[in-house]
Amino acid sequence: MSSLFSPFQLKDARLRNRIAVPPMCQYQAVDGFVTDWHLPHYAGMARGGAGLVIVEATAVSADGRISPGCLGLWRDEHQTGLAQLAAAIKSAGAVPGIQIGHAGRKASARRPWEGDDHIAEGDPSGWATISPSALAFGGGLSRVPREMTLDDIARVQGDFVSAAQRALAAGFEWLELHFAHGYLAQSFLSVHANQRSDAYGGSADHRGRFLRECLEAVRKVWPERLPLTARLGVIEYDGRDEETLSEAITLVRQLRASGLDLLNVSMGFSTPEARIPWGPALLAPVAQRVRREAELPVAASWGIDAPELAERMVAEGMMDLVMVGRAHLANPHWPYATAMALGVTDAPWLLPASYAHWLARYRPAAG
Ligand code: FNR
Ligand code: 536
Repeated sequence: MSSLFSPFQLKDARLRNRIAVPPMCQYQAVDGFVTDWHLPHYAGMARGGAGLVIVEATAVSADGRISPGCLGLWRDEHQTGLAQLAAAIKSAGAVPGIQIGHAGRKASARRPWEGDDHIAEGDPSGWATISPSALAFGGGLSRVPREMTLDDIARVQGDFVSAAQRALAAGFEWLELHFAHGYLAQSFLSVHANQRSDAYGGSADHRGRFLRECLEAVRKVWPERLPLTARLGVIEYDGRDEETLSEAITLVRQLRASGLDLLNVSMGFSTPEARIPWGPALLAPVAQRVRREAELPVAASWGIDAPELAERMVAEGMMDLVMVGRAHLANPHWPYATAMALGVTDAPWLLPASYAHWLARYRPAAG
């Protein structure tokens, strides 16, 4: 029996297996709108067999976009295209999810293949950025953000709520708040970005306030029956990892008490000085610790793309869901290929199922 191919139920969301496509920016939107790129992209990955497909980072306000090519949910009109994505993902048998977020001081950047750095100041395609403190990220992301006022904080939290309502209206059944990767929410949590002396900065408790308030506000509009999740960078690989991790676990326990249903465990990316020990399933031990100590279901990605490795992540209780990113870009049918590699042929979603059985029966003898 495969653990990876066992179903997973979270509230009313039933995933046909433990494989999820994490959010991955495509940089193909125009003014936040879905274009012709997105529908075959997401429908194809859903058809490939994943249990959950999460649509890429979608901005809660225009200035919250990472790049000019990012999706948005700051206008009601954005819902139409996203509703088509949600419907296509669902009709292909996967749970439709979406990640909403604000890029903070990393916003107003060029697409990765254009340089991944900030759009030059004065270039009309760029925009002013905001962050908890007026500190640039560094490296190519050198634009200095404006320090947010208390009004800014309330407005962005309101934008998260409005975007969540629109995501629900568009038919998404799984919501992920982007609290990771050095964007706005992660910047509140990180000492690398937050030097505030008010209620939103200083102690770990203060630095977590923006994230807690955001989750609480969204929970009020996101139905209790549907999973509300977040992606959080719980480690920075900056030499103070034990402190960061234990602070993050305390925060996750608070978020759980406020209605968080699952955490997508990731890295902070709050400083260019981070030294990440890249390797297969890099975050698996970290995810397992969060799962145990925060007593919450978790998912994680980063370097989990080999079938046996993915199977082990679930079988050994490292995580509840395995997020498989780049391998899905390379092969949208990664779950199908993985089922074949693990000898799983009885999953009803294997398409076409008869072909899977045929392959199993007529596999050429080894040697
Ligand atoms: C990403 N990643 C990412 N993460 C996120 O939280 N929101 C996003 O929109 C994106 N966008 C994005 C675009 C592209 C092109 C890549 C490759 C990655 C990170 C992604 O979800 C995942 O965590 C990483 O790709 C690591 O997983 P893999 O690829 O090792 O399975
Ligand atoms: C992974 N990425 C995450 C993104 C978009 C681009 C790439 C996101 O969360 N929207 C990444 C983040 C930071 C450093 C390297 C890779």
